[in-house]
Amino acid sequence: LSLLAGLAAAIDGEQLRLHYQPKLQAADGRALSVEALVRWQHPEHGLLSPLTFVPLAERTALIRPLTEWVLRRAAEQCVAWRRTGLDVAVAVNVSPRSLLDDSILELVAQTLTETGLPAHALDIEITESAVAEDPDRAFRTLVGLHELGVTISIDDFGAGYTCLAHLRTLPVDRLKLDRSFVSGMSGSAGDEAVVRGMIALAHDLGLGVVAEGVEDHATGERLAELGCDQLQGFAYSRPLPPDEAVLVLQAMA
Ligand code: G
Ligand code: G
Ligand code: NA
Repeated sequence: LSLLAGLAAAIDGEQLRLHYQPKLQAADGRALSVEALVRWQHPEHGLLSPLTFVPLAERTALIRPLTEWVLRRAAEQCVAWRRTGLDVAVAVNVSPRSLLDDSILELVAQTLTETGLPAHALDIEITESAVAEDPDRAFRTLVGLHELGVTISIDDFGAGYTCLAHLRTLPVDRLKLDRSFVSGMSGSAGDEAVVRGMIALAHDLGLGVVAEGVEDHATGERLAELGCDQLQGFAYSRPLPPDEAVLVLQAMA
């Protein structure tokens, strides 16, 4: 409860931070996209992981100002980088409750207008659970986001119960393979078979594929051979504060 009380103040008082983790194109190693990941610089507890407060916010009305803050800050940062000549897009995680909120389309549209971020440079990462919770509303929202010109990724793909029937009709652009399959690949022929199958499925549906949680270069190379489009993970870069992330982006531009 006290953490929750502090979170409202943290959002207002700018104790939140965004770290950025590059996603590389498997074909040429260029980093043309980064995922924004929120942290809370807590005055007593130090830098807190989103796992400690995002689920808490998601159960209350606080998820709304949190999502607003993350979208705005990520868009502003991406615009600043683009002004220096970096051709980079930013991905933002939008939790189920925010995706299903009536005002999400207006919020995204307003963020793009007010920051000047081109819509194609914003990617929204959603989880399968948002779709499972309210398929009709999720569908309408995703159509609306697509009409704005932003791209949509399904996060943690394969970890939950993805309804493949939904996948066929949903307006999404790419799947992010869940880390659990990727980390198991090097030691397990079964995991590699699952990954290979998911890449084939995605491509057959006209979707791109991102592997998350790539922790060693051998796995990254194998994923590239299997046709995976983008790679993300500690092998290439941890999530970094903006002043360090920009150096990685410049090196991998
Ligand atoms: O950065 P880290 O690996 O600690 O993130 C842990 C989890 O928190 C991830 O599943 C990630 O999707 C989630 N997360 C990180 N930043 C945000 C955010 O800005 N909004 C939401 N809803 N979830 C986030
Ligand atoms: O669910 P989501 O993809 O948003 O999760 C992002 C989280 O995964 C972040 O907290 C980030 O720190 C973490 N992460 C990023 N790369 C790796 C990796 O290579 N290995 C592991 N174990 N975690 C990673
Ligand atoms: Na994500």
